[in-house]
Amino acid sequence: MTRAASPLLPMAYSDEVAAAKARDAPIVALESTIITHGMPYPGNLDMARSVERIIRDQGAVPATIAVLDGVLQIGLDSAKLEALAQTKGAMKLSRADLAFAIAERRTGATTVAATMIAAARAGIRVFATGGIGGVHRGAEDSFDVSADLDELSRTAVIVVCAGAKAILDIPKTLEVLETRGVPVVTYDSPAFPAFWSRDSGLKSPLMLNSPAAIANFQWVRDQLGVDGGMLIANPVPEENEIPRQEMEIYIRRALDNAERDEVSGKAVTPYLLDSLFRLTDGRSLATNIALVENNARLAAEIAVAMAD
Ligand code: PSU
Ligand code: MN
Repeated sequence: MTRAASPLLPMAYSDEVAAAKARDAPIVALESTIITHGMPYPGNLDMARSVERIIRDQGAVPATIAVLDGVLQIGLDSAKLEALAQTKGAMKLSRADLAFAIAERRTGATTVAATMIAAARAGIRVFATGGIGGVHRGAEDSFDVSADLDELSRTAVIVVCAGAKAILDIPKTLEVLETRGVPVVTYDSPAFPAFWSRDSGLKSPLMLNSPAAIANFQWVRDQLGVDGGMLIANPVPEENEIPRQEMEIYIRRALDNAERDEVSGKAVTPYLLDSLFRLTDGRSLATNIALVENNARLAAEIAVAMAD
C-alpha cells in the first residue's frame, strides 16, 4: 500500500517512509540504477535488501527511489523491490528524463542525479550510493561528463559514496566538483577513495571523522545560505578492497572493449561495470556490495545525527 504525495504529481511513499515522515524520523534515500544497471540479478536484490536492513539497524528508514509505471516511488515495499530487480527494460533516469518517465508512464531507475531530485522533493536530505558518475577518461574528446556533478552543485542532498570509480578521470572529476562549489569530504581518511580501492592517489579536499561533524558542517552551510549538495567519500573497508594497481589492469581492458564495441552515452557506465564484473570473476561485484553496505551505515548515522 502506498499513499499519494500530491494530487498532481504521481508520487507515492511506501508505508514505511510515510510513517517515518509523519514522525520526523531520519530517512536515507537509495538509488535504483545500481539495482537495474549496476549489478546482475539476484546479487542486485540481495544488495538492495541488505542495504535497507543496515539502515534500519542504525535507527533510520530506507527510501529506495524509482519510477514504476509512471509513479515516482519514494520507498519500495518488498514486492516492488523484487520486481524492479528483475525488470529488464527499465530506463536509466537522470535530470533530463526523470519527468519524461513520469509523463509517459514508464518504468525507470534513478541515477544519483535523479535520486537527488526526488529525495529533495520528498524532504530527504541524506542519500547513500556506491559511486557517483563523473568526468570520463577521454572527456576532452567525448565531452562525457555525468549530470551527477551538476546535480551535486544545485540540489541540497548529502550523497555518501565510496569515491569515484577509477573508470573515470578522477583528477578531472575533482576539478569539476571544486569549480561547482561542491564540498568533497572524505570520511576518516586523508586520501580520496577510488571505489574498489581505498586510495585514488589523490588527497581529499576535506576530511571529517564523525557523523556528528558532518551534520554540523551541513548545519553551518544551511545557516550561511550556501545551497547545493555535498559529497561524502567513504573508503571501502580494507578487507574488501581491490588495490588500485590491480584494478587498473582490468579497467584498461574494459575501456578497450568499450571502444571496440563503440559504446557511448548512457550505456558507457553500465557497460564498463558489466565488463569489470566478468574480468574480475565477480570479485568487483563483491567489493561493490561491501562498499554500498558501508556507505548505507554511514549515511544512516549522518541522518540520525542531523535529526538530533
Ligand atoms: N556507480 C556505481 N554503480 C552505478 C552507477 C555509478 O558504482 O550503477 C550509476 C549511478 O546511478 C550513477 C550513474 O548516477 O551510474 C552515472 O551514470 P552516467 O555516468 O551515465 O552519468
Ligand atoms: Mn555519461
